[in-house]
Amino acid sequence: MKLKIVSIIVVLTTLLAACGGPSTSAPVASGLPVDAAAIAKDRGLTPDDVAAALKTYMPSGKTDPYIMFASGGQSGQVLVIAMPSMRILKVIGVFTPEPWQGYGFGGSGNKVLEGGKVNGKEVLWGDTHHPNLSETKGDYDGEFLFINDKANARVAVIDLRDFSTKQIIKNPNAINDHGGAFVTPNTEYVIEGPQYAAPIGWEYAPLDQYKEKYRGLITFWKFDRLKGRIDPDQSFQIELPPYWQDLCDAGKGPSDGWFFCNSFNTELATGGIELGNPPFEAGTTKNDTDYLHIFNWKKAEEIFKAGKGKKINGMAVIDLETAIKENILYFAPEPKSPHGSDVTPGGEFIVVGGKLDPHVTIYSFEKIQAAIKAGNLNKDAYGVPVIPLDKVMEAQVELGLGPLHTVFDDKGYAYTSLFLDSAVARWSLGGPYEKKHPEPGWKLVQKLPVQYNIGHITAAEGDTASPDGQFVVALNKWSIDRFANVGPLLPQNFQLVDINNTGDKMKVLYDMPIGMAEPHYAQIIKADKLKPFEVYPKVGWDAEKMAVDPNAVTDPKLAGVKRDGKNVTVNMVVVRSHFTPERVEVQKGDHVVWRLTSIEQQRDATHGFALSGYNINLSIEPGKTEVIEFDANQAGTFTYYCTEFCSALHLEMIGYFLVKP
Ligand code: CUK
Ligand code: CUA
Repeated sequence: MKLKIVSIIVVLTTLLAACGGPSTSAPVASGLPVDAAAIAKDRGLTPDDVAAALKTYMPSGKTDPYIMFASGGQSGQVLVIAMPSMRILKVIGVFTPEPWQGYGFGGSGNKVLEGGKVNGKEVLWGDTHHPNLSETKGDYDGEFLFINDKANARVAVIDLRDFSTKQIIKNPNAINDHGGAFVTPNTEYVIEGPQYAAPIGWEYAPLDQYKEKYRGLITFWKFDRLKGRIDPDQSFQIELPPYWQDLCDAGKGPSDGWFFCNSFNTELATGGIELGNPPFEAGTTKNDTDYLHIFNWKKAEEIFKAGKGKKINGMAVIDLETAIKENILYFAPEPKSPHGSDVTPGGEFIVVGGKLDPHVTIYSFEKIQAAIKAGNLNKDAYGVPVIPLDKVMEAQVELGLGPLHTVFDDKGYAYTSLFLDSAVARWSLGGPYEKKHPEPGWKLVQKLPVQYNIGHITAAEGDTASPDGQFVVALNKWSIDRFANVGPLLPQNFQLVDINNTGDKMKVLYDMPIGMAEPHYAQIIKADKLKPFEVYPKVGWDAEKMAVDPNAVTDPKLAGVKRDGKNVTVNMVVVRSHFTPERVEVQKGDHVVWRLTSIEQQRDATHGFALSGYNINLSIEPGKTEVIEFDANQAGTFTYYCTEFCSALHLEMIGYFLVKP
């Protein structure tokens, strides 16, 4: 052991010399290895620990090569994490108001959150599952991020120029979702797959009419890249049998134009344990197989554009009968209690995990096409053609207990999360991937224990046509004994795994507690693909519209309070370390429009704006304009002040808001 530590220290010394550090004869270098050895010994670090530390430590001022966008789970937010140092850079407010960004406390974020109303009612949280980056030709392009809210069937659009949420859209016909927000290879569509069946539009129907009235419903949201918005008028839905469609992935390369979702509950179980029925967990797992859903979305788009969708609640819906008649939808059996549907980087195969099957099943897109062409297919209870499994299966690989999700690297390996085994399985892909690695064909290579109960797994650039390798991250549901006890609600555990070595050499490098919710999925992009603003490009920038606000006042001399009857307009200029004006006086009952513009152009010179008593709180980054609008219905003496410590005289950056009775 001691020998190994010494050899790592030799490596460290060599590294230092190679990095242009002090030469070995310098006093610092000759002292440093001894110190490092002493530190390692003192802290009880093994050589593996030291190696892991060397691989993840990021010196101050250096930035990481990868950025991970992780779902914020029930927090309704998105976490931005630098990798491999696993430092949180930002929490983006999405479905939930976020005070630091002033998101949802009077400013433009309120307009975004309003888009997420359900039947006119504000829902100010979300259960976020799958963040997906926008793609161009099957590669992340670093422009946009999409994420779904499982609890309320909503999808959000985040603009990566300023890392803020621009749109939340409510699905008018579904009340929950799951298989979203997955994109097609050129982000033509953001797909929101369903989960628990309900009548379309979620109106009441008794459960004994489940078979007739309940339905699945997949949504193809058209994304307008120029506007940076989903366009509901160009979007459509496809009616599905009331199986519980689950995870989805878009085809690419040869399978571009197609889309694949796993499902469960083809048993049509409706629960009712209290009535003596089998509980859902038994009822939905009776069958040995469920159905992989195979969609021809390009064909569906044609049918929608030909006007063959029926408008339901303002949304075009292609009914099941039309979907079958127009050859849009096919099924293939998938064993057993499937979860996850992941397309290989080249688009040749679809990998499906079975929660209660030790195998992953690999489907060949070529074989699917051949079987469709050959025709003569049996139908399911709803008339959907079913392709027999033996006609489309390329391989099955036995990995262990509870295979869920699969991601890929650049060396022809796949990585599958094994929930019940608490392990990451590395396995080799066959077919065209065989020449990339030394293993013959479809074969389990290594199982790496993780702590504990891994759900999703994510890989660097892992959902693209050209994954990077380097790292995967295990998104573990339980952390049990990994961290100090913080009470009965424990953090989740993201474990960074080094996959840089071929063969059986995967290693856990780092444990990152996530103490705010249960993230499901995450995507990892090369940091240099992101090109965010340093400051807003022009003073007076409206971050919601991503354009200059024509009414923004940028000259302090023109700032002030204007009155027109009961309407008061406040034009405020914000710069270190004062607001202009510093006194705003109105009458009780006045309607106030308050426009604040930061004329700062210095990076990081952010101001905040808190108006006590009125629940108003903004973040005003350099160049940004925010507009708040409210009725001054509370008389009294209020203060507004800057909430960001922006300068030595930050505490003096205040003003009085007087509301005369
Ligand atoms: S699901 Cu959570 S572990 Cu929503 Cu993608 Cu599989
Ligand atoms: Cu501006 Cu503190």
